[in-house]
Amino acid sequence: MLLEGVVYRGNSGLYEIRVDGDETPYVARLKGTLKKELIYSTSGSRPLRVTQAKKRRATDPIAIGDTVKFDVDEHLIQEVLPRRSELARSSPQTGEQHVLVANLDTVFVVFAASEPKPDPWLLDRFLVLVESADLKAEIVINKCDLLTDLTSTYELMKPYADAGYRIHYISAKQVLGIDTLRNVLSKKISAFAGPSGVGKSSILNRLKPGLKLKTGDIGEITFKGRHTTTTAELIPLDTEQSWVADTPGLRQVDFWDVDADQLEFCFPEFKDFLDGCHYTNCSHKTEPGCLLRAEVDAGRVDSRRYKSFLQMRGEKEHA
Ligand SMILES: Nc1nc2c(ncn2[C@@H]2O[C@H](COP(=O)(O)OP(=O)(O)OP(=O)(O)O)[C@@H](O)[C@H]2O)c(=O)[nH]1
Ligand SMILES: [Mg+2]
Ligand SMILES: [Zn+2]
Repeated sequence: MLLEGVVYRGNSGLYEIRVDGDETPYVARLKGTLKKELIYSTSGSRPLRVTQAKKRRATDPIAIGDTVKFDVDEHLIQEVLPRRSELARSSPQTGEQHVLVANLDTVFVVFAASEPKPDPWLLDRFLVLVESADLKAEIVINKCDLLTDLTSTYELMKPYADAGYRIHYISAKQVLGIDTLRNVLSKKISAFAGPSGVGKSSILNRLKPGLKLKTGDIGEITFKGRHTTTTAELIPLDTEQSWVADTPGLRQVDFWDVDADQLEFCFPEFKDFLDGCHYTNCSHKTEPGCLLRAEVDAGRVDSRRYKSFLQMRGEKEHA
């Protein structure tokens, strides 16, 4: 009998699968021939950017989030359905591509209102990471309980709100904003990204009581020199068909494959102005007739975000 389900955990060739409406998880291996087919197939469903940038061998043909058809009696995965998205990174050592999560709908980029203090330059990098994978990003500002006045936080976040990002102000500790977040997560595969110590695991524990993910304080993490969360898996929420991923790989924003010439498309508030420059290959830096710079000068595009863009592109060009 063939069933369709979502791979939520995978360990050395053994995959754990959940079938919608079925309480019992299933375990299956990948059919031998399928492995080969998948590795060499060129999927037409991927976004152009990803296809162009990554013609490398995938390390694992199945990622958490994949929808598969499997034989229940033989415990064999027969087919992997086309992905609607993939969040991938390549190993800095081998260049091999590794898909962290397949079929992600939304990435919640989590920062804290305080402890650690929000760093907008780092937030920009996380957002570029999400945009470059053609995924939807929403911002979560956790630990709002630590500030008696959020005015400066709202000011810091204004350019992001203006750029169209939805921002959730919450407190995992005081359980504020958690219900709204749970509703937003409904019927989706979501991931929580962000620096260590901002409260990603704490939020997940609130979203799903009884989950008991390990959490730690920043001092402890720095001292040990490693992060608290070390495994990647999808966690089913009680709400129908909603899943969240708590993946350690989403913390490293340095190695992502974003081409220098694609970066400008990763800033949503630039989009309306990119076709209006005098030169079609405008680098938006010093050229005369640059519409983007004119918008920055006029205060309609945030100048710090613009600087952040130039800085990231400079790094990519000299990499
Ligand atoms: N005051 C306050 N502290 C919080 C809140 N959420 C989490 N914390 C604390 O912040 C620390 C870090 O929380 P974690 O949930 O472990 O953070 P994380 O983002 O999962 O960290 P990594 O797994 O290392 O990436 C813990 O000591 C939590 O108790 C909150 O809303 N308010
Ligand atoms: Mg964690
Ligand atoms: Zn320009």
